[in-house]
Amino acid sequence: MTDTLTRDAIAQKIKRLEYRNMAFIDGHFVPARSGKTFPTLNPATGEVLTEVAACDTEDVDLAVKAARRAFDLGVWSRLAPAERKAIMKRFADLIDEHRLELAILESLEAGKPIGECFNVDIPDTANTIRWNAETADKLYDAVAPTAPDVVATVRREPLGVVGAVLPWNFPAMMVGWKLGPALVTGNCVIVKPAQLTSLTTIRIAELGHQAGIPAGVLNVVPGLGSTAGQALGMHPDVDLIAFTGSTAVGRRFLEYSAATNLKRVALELGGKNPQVVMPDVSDLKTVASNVLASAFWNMGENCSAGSRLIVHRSIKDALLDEMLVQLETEWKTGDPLDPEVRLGALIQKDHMDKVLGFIDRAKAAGLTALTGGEQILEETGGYFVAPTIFDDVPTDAEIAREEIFGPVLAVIPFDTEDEAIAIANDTCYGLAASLWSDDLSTVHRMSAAIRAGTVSVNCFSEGDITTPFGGYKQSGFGGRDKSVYAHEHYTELKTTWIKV
Ligand code: TAP
Repeated sequence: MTDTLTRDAIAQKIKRLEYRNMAFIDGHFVPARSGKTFPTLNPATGEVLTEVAACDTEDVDLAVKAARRAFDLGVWSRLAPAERKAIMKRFADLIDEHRLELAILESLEAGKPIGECFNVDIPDTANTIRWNAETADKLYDAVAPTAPDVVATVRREPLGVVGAVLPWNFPAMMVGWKLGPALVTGNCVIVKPAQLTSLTTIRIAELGHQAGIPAGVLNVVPGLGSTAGQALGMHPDVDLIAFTGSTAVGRRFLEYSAATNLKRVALELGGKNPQVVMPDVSDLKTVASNVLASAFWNMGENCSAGSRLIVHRSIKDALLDEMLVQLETEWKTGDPLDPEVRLGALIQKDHMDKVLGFIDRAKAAGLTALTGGEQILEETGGYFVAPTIFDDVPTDAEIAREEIFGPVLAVIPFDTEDEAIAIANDTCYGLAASLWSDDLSTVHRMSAAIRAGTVSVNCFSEGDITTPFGGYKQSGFGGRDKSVYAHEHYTELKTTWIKV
């Protein structure tokens, strides 16, 4: 890995940057059949970066046909697992080798801080592909304990054609989370990136092809949700939709499935995640720094953002004082291409207006913003919102209930442990939670009582590729991302019953 993250290296790379902006179908870059394109913008300046192919039903159909053909020919699914592993490891290596270029694309298109893209998003994407690759020849199928005159094997077989429909907040990482398990188990994939962030995905697919993934196995159809996304969801020859996005659109994919071929649907959806701080914590500085990171990492555009701080009344003010100091001194907001920036731009104007709407309604309802509460850096033409903390938020307030997907933290005081658990669980979501306590018994009791797919104790958003990620309740179902558990929803169980 030769890239380093310096201002000079970034500037040099941007000068030579070429956008891959077409669909990638059957191993080729192709324009949309209609010839239509749509603009993709830099949310930090409002400027158009490039025009991207606007795929629709016809393009999706071509991609599905290519994927089905590749699957039926067995060019991928019937490779020896060790061969699939080698190609996927090369794919991961190429992502690493293009780390700076991919980080810049990700930062330019999504407004994300380049430091995060370079140090977290792109390495995580490569790591997910590599880790999954390594499982290819290490997982065994089973022989059932039947009668002596029978050999019954239980094997995992690939599903076939997988559609991955992705959000804009972690474009590269989400590609990795879907492609890793889908490819290693032998499936062919069509990725529909979010319309706002297609560029990294298309480039990653090109690198996959360069690594040796055969034509038709990995396809990308950029386009709108209402056209390309719906066409994929409704296609009768897609076996699984692996979706990450909003709960509302997740419901649509269930409808598409019910209306067509009953394709499987795996949903990773939204969250309104609690961070519970118990009164026994001794190190308020560490808690403050982690609470801020959980709430404001990726500008709060994070499904597992800890957007509700549920803190014991006795330590609330001291914790908030420390958080305000750290926010002031450690959270530089501005140009996402500045390696020192921690808060970049929100994804687009409409989204910024939506976030500001939540803030305005909270203020109108009489809630107090301790800091932030407004758009900033307007002169850039970009969509920046100051990190915002509302104190003493009632549990029925809109900002305590709705997923805002922006840098807005609702602080909710509590007096008893039971009350803290009740507040933490008082949501239709159940994706992630943090719990801060120095007392082991409290940790055991409360982590068991909080209904969320991941509970991070004395840390936030923990977990790596070895642990499953996904939600309880309306945060999703149908399969977890990451770890070997992710292989389950990309495979069918085949029983072969052999009478001997
Ligand atoms: P969505 O608006 O749900 O979009 C997700 C994807 O679905 C996009 O590719 C979108 O295309 C497509 N889509 C939209 N409408 C569609 C339709 N009618 N039919 C078919 N496809 C459609 O989500 P988003 O705004 O990109 O991302 C934010 C949401 O994702 C938040 O709720 C967040 O919590 C969730 N999220 C969850 C996780 C996990 S792991 N649980 C991770 C990241 C994000 P367009 O781009 O054209 O709209």
